[in-house]
Amino acid sequence: MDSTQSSILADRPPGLEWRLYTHMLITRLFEEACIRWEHEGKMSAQVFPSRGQEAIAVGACLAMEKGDTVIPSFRTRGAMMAMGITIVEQLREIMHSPLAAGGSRDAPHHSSWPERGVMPGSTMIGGHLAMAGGLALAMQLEKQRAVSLAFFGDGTLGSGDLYETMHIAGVWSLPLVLVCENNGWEMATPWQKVRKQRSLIAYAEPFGFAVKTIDGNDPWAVYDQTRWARATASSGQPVFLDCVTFRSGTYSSHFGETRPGIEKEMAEWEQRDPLKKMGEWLIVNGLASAEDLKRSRRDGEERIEAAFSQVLAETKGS
Ligand SMILES: Cc1ncc(C[n+]2csc(CCOP(=O)(O)OP(=O)(O)O)c2C)c(N)n1
Ligand SMILES: [Mg+2]
Repeated sequence: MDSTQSSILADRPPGLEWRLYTHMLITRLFEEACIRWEHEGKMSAQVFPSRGQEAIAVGACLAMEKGDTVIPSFRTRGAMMAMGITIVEQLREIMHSPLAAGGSRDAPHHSSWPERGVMPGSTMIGGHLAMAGGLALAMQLEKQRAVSLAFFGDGTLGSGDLYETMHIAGVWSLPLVLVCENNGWEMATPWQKVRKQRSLIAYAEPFGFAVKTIDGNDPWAVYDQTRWARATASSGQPVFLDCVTFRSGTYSSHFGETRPGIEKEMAEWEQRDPLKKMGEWLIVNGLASAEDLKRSRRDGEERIEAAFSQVLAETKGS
């Protein structure tokens, strides 16, 4: 462990454990509710559940600082939660409320709140990485001590935009952090059909990136390594974080399960579910009781239902 790494461990802010847990919980409950509302015909927007992967978006975004920017992927709803975008604000975009900040013009997973560091993404996977590189270049030219961070799935390894971005970011030493949600699937295609290896760090190292493989189901690891990535990138070396995880939800709310034969793999990853593990961690460390966790879930469900009613009323009234 180098000195940057040990100071990061010593610097975890008080209450971080509850913020990690709560943002993951709200993300899970919110996405479940959106799927339910869509299936009940109350909402038309497609959602891309991040079930099982919430620790990546939440852990990385809680490691950000004022002035940093984040571009979510289509599967990082938790990024918006952890960057402080409220449930009502997110629903306004999804449900086309007249009060939607961005005019509700974009796909809801690309909604942006630039003044709060959440930048617009791209429906063309990989397209947003060049934009993240551009943001990093602006930070460098303006001599800010900020970083630009972007999330993307392992399916983006097939996109030229990724390599063009890594090429220029490496050569120009841009303050860029690329966070890959390496869940081993691209829609219904397993990684073995499109790559020789599960690990992705060999793809980034030749471009001059600092690289790390992380347990993407461990929010502590994602938080700590993103703090390290932030320090490294703002000192002149871009970073690629390979977060290994598994998608335990369907590809989107419009699809059923399209990956036959994954039952065993699914059951194994359920044991490593980040929300379940973090809840157990809180209990084992005496920071919560099982009843506290149940209450958090109930409170979260109530907040989400109340937000839905509020935004529905705004939308109908327009
Ligand atoms: C350039 C481009 N090609 C194809 C698509 C259609 N598409 C959307 S998501 C996806 C696969 C995504 O896989 P991955 O990036 O691993 O994300 P995951 O679903 O695993 O989170 C594809 C092919 C697209 N949006 N953009
Ligand atoms: Mg994938």
